[in-house]
Amino acid sequence: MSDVTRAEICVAACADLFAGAGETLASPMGLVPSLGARLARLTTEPDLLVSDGEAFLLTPESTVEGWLPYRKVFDVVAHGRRHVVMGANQVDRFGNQNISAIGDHARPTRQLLGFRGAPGNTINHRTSYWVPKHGTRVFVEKVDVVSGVGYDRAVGPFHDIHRVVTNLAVLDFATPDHAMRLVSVHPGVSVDEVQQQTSFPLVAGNVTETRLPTDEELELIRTRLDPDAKRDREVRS
Ligand code: F8G
Repeated sequence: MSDVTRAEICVAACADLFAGAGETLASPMGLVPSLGARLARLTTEPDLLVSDGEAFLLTPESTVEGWLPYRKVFDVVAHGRRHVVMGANQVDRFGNQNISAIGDHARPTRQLLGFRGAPGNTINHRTSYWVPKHGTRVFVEKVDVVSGVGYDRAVGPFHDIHRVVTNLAVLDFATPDHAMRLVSVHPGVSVDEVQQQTSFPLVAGNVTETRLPTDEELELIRTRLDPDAKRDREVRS
């Protein structure tokens, strides 16, 4: 198939977050991560359980297949068989994430969502981040408030910040000191462009190009998962 969009590349990159997950609870926040989790379930990860973020488990076609209210989500968080893909108003080079407030904590200029599940998620199980607009406002030298805990803080054995997927690139923390590394740039994006949109130096040794979705994946995205192309509203470039 031709004319693959940036949003479709991001959906496939989000599906790849769940590679090898098996019977794990996927908690994707945002449309593109949600499409990615459902795509993974339909292709490589048939045992993936996909949460709606509220009280249900859903099939890829959004039919309810299980009941999972918050109190039960906390059981799974503590157990660890969960991979959450959260958003981030700010994220720094060691994967600290902020969804709480902007500015000085005593007098913030913006009150955001609060800490929500971020601290508990990041110390208990695998966590990834989705950033639909990669820019220096989000990728900061130091987050104003730590909601999700990064690699440079005291963390236990279950801390696992896996990847960051953005509208420009895929990044991870697979470096000796867990500083953020550029894994791949999406087709049409340069390494320089990603660096310019990031406030701290990225480790960028062996950067590849993010893969295109397969024909089967494109068919699934376009006809079964998101026939109204709502994904294009979340990712413009
Ligand atoms: C900024 C910046 C910035 C924003 N710098 N300014 C300004 C400067 C912006 C606007 C204003 C607002 C397990 C679990 C849970 C649960 C379970 C337990 C979780 C029970 C569920 C419930 C719970 C957490 C899940 C997410 C968040 C997903 C997003 C955001 C967003 C947009 C990032 C996309 N850097 N940034 N401003 N939640 N959502 O100019 O100014 O601030 O800006 O896991 O909860 O409790 O626990 O953010 O901000 O993952 O990521 O939606 O908040 O909408 O509107 O852009 O315009 O008003 O002047 P936003 P935005 P102004 S897990």
